[in-house]
Amino acid sequence: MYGGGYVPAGADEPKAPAESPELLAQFEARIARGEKIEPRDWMPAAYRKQLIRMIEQHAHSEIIGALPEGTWITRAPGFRRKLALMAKVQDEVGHAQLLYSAAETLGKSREDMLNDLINGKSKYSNVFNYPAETWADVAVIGFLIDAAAIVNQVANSKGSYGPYCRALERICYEESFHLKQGHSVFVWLATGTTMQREMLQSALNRWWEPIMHFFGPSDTMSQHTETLMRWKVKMASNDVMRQQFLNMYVPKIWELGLSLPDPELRKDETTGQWLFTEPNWDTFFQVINGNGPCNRERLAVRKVAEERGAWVRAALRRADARYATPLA
Ligand code: FAQ
Repeated sequence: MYGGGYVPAGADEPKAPAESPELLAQFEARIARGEKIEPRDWMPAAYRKQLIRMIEQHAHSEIIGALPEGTWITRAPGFRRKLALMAKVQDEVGHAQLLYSAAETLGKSREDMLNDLINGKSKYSNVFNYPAETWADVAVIGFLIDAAAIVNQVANSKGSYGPYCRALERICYEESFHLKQGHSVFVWLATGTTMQREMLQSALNRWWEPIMHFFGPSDTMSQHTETLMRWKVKMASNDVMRQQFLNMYVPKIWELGLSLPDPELRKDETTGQWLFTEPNWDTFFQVINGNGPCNRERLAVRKVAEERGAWVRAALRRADARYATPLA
């Protein structure tokens, strides 16, 4: 039993009305008016399923995302950097807590979500399947992956599902501190010794393609964008978010005299669009389907954490206690 626990949806409640064109039309009209959908409101089964998939994957990304940077806590250069990194990694785990609670409101238990993660049934962000080889990787993750996450999450916090939007709003406040932490390390290395600059450049070269993948496959390949945008779960398409990120962050990287490993990367001033070499989508699908450099290691660490924490959950469990599905 995790957190607030979970009672199957509708355990003591009248059954929700079945799907009908009228209900669907009313639901879509609410979304069009910009209303928030709350856990006990009627929603189509496909909306519920899509939200569970997306919020669950996001939650998993936060706990797995704590691992690459977590390996640097003991090796951070100096006490201030160590303290900041520790606080940041702890925040990421807290984000997972908020997101699992938001997903639970839709009727999937936290146990089921974590089991699906460990068994490889459920995905998490591609970027966390790569190793953080040097301290410069911490700079790239903290600056650019947090920036990419903010671009995505600020947009989606204006979406339709109340609990997810409220979780995202809070997460974005914290992520903006993470961005400052990452930026500080990034600039420090970029303006440091030759060896520090080279270490940062090498990390940037390794992370660039995974960062381009982060926003998801191009719109022509994306399976879920159309439905999710119609229901205002996603507020912009993968390509639009990728463009927004390039527009905001490529100039900041170039200003520091660093390069990016894509000779085609430039802004077309007439269209305002960034041109780039299409990242290798075969690599992306390999990585998200369990065959990236660190997938097995990440899930093995998670599995050990689950096993070691089992006694705490067992100690907290009370057979006579009633728990409620969170309505956060
Ligand atoms: N990684 O049809 P689409 C963070 C999958 S949080 C893995 O375009 P959709 C914080 C997708 O699931 C990072 N899989 O999918 C932090 C689908 O597979 P499925 C996570 C990906 O949902 C920072 C298939 O490809 N953020 O970083 C990825 O419309 C630093 C087809 O794709 C979120 O989860 C990917 N990158 O759009 C922590 C935000 N992209 O499920 C520590 C919420 C796609 O059918 C340190 N999620 N796939 O088997 C979203 O905004 C969306 O789900 C997208 C994907 C944009 C990720």
